[in-house]
Amino acid sequence: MNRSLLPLVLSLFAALPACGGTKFEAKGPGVKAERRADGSIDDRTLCDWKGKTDREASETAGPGSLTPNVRRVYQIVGTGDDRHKVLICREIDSNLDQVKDVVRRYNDKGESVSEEADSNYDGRIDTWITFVKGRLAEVRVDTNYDGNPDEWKYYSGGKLSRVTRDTNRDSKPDVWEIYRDGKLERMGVDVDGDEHVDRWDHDNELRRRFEDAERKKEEEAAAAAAKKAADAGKDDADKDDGTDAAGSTDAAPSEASKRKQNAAKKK
Ligand SMILES: [Ca+2]
Ligand SMILES: [Ca+2]
Ligand SMILES: [Ca+2]
Repeated sequence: MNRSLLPLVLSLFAALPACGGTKFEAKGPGVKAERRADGSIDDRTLCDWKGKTDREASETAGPGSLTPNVRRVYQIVGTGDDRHKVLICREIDSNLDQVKDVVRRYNDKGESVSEEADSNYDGRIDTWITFVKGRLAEVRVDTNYDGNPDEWKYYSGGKLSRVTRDTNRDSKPDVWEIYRDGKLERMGVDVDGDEHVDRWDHDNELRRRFEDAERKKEEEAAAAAAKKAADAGKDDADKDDGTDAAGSTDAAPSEASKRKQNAAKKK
């Protein structure tokens, strides 16, 4: 059985009051748990188990709760001696308002498949997590709590690789962030709303650095060649002339010329 907890669940647990107390106290904007006609509380279960004869549910009290706030749902598989239970769903009321607000689903290998959470406890799911082969693959977040995701995070090998954001609230991404080794490498912006990047903000920076490095290499090679020529051909000439002997850097900007002189001086 997969006993690992998502960081999200951990953080939700960490947010629980330490003492528990005798009464539930709702946090956040809150939803009100409703009482059914038979007196039981409708905790808005997120697991699919009711009325299913091949599933079983168990309820336990998690840290900080005196009454059960964690439900595990098991699928009964196999027959005869093979018959056993597999955990397929686990849901928690993490803020103790008697309404379930986070659910994790598992496949029959015990791997996480998905998770959904109502992180602001308004009764509406705002975080959707997808796992592939048990590893974090995608997180969709509704950051303004209007019911629609507006931030999409994609993971590769467990590391953040790409983020897209809908910043103008038209349900379409307009910002793309590309990550390498979990670090932001470049960011693209769709300015006119056609869902295509109009501007790569860090792309120019990268290209500039690459071109600078290339130019520097050429300049150093030219300076070295010039110095060699100067050393070989002139025994008593003015040393400063060496920088002009390269000849091939006529179009280079003055900054490049300065660097070239510096490079030549260092040698
Ligand atoms: Ca809750
Ligand atoms: Ca919510
Ligand atoms: Ca939204």
